[in-house]
Amino acid sequence: MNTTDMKNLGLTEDFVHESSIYKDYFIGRVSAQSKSLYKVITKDGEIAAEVSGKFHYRVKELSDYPAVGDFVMVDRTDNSSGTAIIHHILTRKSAFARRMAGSKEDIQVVAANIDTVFICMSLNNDFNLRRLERYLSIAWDSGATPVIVLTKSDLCKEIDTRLHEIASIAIGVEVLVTTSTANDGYQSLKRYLQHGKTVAFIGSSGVGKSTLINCLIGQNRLDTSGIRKDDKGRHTTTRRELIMLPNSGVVIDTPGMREIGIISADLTKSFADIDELAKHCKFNDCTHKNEPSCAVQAAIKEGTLSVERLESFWKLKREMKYDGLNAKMIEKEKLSEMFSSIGGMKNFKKFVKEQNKKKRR
Ligand SMILES: Nc1nc2c(ncn2[C@@H]2O[C@H](COP(=O)(O)OP(=O)(O)O)[C@@H](O)[C@H]2O)c(=O)[nH]1
Ligand SMILES: [Mg+2]
Ligand SMILES: [Zn+2]
Repeated sequence: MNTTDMKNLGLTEDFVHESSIYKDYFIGRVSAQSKSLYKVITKDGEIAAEVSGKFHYRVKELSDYPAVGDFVMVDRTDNSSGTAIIHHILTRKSAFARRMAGSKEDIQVVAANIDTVFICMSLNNDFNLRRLERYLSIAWDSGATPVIVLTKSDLCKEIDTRLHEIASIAIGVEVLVTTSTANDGYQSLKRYLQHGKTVAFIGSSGVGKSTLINCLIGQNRLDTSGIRKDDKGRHTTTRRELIMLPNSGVVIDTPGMREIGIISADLTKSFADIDELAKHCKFNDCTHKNEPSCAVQAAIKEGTLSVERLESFWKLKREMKYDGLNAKMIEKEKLSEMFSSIGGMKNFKKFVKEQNKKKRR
């Protein structure tokens, strides 16, 4: 049996060190998930695994469950005597999460331990600076380092203009221009594919992520539909979402990455310019709306900061306001906001009475 290059799989000294407290178990990395069934790559290959009963019992939130990219402690390294049991997750160094549909509270991790996240945006229809700001805010918050990948350069005649626009919002972030129409169109990404490093891709549907990944991993792996060509019905096996490239690290491509939204965002990095300006505002808690001696408003007047960018900053801040709160607290927060708009709690009682009177009429 071939042994896995665990270092190339992303195993670092930190993980090894942490794993030493679980003496009876082995390290593996989650490569796929489908409901409660996992695939885990161990030193001896890829195996099927499930979490232990104790693990289920300990779990407080959905995000406590293993996700693709997690390093986990399993009880075996091959399946010769059955499905492996996952006992622990090692501390994540980065994570991308999404909110489950129809839920405010349930946050699911969709990919973990990513070093570089490629934010993909096409240079034609999809190009949108505000969307880019969103993705950058999410990416910085995840713990991974963002790299902007502009796709479909063959369909854009104003690449320099676009790059100029991006330069004003993508502070300290590398920007790569790519196309699938040239042989070396993705060459610039290759240097991020390094031994032991993990990369992943986010961006709207249709921008060319699958095309790009296929090109990087050198095969048409991604566009396989759920139906088998030999007419034997649907695949029952889970699709591998973590691919190790020989000597070039790991590519993670999970469907969940397409649905990540703002759960939390690091605006100090994605809006480092505003953050820096704010230090010079008169008030520490300046909202940059109509306070006196506001350095942010001054920058707008001077033309060094765009109104659209400040509005984008506010918008993301508003969205984040409810984050980290559970549904109950959100309701409370909304209520107190309502109170203040009608003049506090006292008025609220009056307000309710009047509403009831109206109803009775
Ligand atoms: N002109 C052009 N089309 C591209 C390029 N990259 C991808 N496409 C096309 O864009 C469409 C969407 O690509 P896909 O990789 O499925 O996007 P995804 O949804 O982000 O995975 C496909 O028809 C691709 O052939 C490119 O660099 N130039
Ligand atoms: Mg795709
Ligand atoms: Zn200000």
